[in-house]
Amino acid sequence: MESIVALPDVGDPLGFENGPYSPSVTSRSPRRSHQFAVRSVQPTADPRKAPLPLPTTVVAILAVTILSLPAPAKAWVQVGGVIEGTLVLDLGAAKKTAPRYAGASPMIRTMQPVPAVVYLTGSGLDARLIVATVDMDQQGGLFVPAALGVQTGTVVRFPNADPFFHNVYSYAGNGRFDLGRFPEGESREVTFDEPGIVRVFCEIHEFMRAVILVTENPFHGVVAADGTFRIGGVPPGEYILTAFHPDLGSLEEQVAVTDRQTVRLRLVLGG
Ligand SMILES: [Cu+2]
Repeated sequence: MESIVALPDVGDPLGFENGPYSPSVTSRSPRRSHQFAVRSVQPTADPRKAPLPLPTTVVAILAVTILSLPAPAKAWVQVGGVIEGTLVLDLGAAKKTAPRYAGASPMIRTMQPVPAVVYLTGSGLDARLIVATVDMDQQGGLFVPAALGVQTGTVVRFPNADPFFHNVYSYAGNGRFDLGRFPEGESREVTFDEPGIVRVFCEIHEFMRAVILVTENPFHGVVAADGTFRIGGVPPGEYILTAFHPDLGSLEEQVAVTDRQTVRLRLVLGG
């Protein structure tokens, strides 16, 4: 099954990017004994306190384990389906972004390239993984990696590996954060409690940028450099797959997933 879709920049049709989003921000420094924490401006229900359904990924892992053992008679475990695709980015359609302070930095002056992200929405996807902590480094005047896909409740740390200051911030939705200026060796972090697409920037280096995709299920991914993506262990059902790139907006594609089957897509974003 293959479909070809070419859509113009449709912006943010679901209002996803500007949806409710209220991170809590903490700061910590390995060089200092004190710590401080800036709590969420708008407290939201903590999804970690909700009853946890058995994560689909765990189900998939168990399924693989069970299937690899000498099978008891008539054993059957649902493992879900797979979505594999290629996303073509027509970056010729990308908006040109002029640096705010052209020539002010000795480092690169073009906007940092950012990969696209993909994610599924729809009912029946509300599996949760264990809350994780992941890093988005500041390294060589870049965010590394330039895109992350995380589940709600994930803590993202922003360690500075450069011998100069950075100032990470975002104005995503109503959950803007500003981590202030911090030097090499220090790290600050944000807990992302609400789904949305968070565009991340550095106040000092206008060419630095990144995207953090926050979803309520684990069915998301960062598109590889060759344009491929894969989302596995998807419960059978019909969903919307959304692809997003900060310069090209987003597109949506309906996807029907069948247990143990692979759906293959080819999508074109932009143009
Ligand atoms: Cu910076």
